[in-house]
Amino acid sequence: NEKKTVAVLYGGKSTEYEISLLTAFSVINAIDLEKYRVLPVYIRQDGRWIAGGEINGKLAYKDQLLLKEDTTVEAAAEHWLAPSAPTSAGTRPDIVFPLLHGPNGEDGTVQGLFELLNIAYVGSGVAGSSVGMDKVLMKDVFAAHNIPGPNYLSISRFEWENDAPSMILKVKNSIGYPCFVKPANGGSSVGISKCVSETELSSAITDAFLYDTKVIIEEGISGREVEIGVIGNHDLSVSVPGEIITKNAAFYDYQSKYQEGESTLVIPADLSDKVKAELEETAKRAFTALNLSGLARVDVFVREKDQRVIVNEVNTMPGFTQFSMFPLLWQHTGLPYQRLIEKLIDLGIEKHNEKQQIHYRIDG
Ligand code: G1L
Repeated sequence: NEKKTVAVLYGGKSTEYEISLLTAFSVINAIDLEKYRVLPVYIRQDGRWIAGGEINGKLAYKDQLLLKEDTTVEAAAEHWLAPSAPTSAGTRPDIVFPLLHGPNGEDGTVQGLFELLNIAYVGSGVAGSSVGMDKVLMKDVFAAHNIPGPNYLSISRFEWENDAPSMILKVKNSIGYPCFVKPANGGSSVGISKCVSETELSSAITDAFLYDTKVIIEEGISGREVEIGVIGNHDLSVSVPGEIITKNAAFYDYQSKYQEGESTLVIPADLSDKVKAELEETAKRAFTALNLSGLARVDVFVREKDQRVIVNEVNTMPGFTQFSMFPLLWQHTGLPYQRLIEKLIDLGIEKHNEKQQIHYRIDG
């Protein structure tokens, strides 16, 4: 029984670089080295790829992942492009674990690279990763599938610069207050604000345009914030639900949502059987509608007024350290971190094998 080779890809140019490193550290130290050969592949902040040799024991600290050119061999992206060539680390991996966020990893571009190379990878494909990254495209897909979401509106920078007053009017007429303003690209948590008035709206939109050329404005839903994990390719499994309880509920923003001590997780969330059933069903439908594979974290509101499940967003690359919501949800479902990682590797390989059966030519 040959060991499978798993390349863990991390770093990158995005603002989530530190989180990527921390996540790679967590994943690499959890993988069973008796069962897998693990190769680290570090993308430096300047965009350069450096492949390290096989990991042969637990890493003591995460800076060991900051590979140096003098101790490792360079593995530029183009080095992977000859499908028959081994990587500079000496092997073509059986699968890549892309722990990258933001415009150079979560938007389908890295997935596209591995498609061209015909190398298996963990997680969703090009379209799913790309649509999952764009809140407007994502919500358009949900709308087409009758998956309930908050009312929303998209504004381009062009529209905003040319006619801000009519955009403000549109928000007033179709969304109302309170509303949330977010840059459309889901990669970052910056540039998000809650608005209760036109004045606030105006500056929130201007601020969000610092981070993207497209901005989404969503109806504020009052209700509980619940998240659920989905894994699988065709036959989907759901985790127990978790609830995020924000201490300062009136002002949920980057600070209160992500900084320590400001919000607490309750796993499993205390939901009625009826709400739970609706949540599980809706989460699977959202996953399928977006054409995802492998994993996703589905974030919803349980709307206060009618207890309906409203999908807020789906994250194809959720926080993934041992202590992040997604792994914790699976831990409570009976799938501990190490087995979750192995399951995702199996799902990636399974999907890859299915693709090999596609005929690309009529006589092929
Ligand atoms: F490969 C998976 F499983 F699809 C995957 C990839 C990336 C799971 C989770 C993540 N998450 C991240 O990369 C991050 C949220 C830690 C950003 Cl760096």
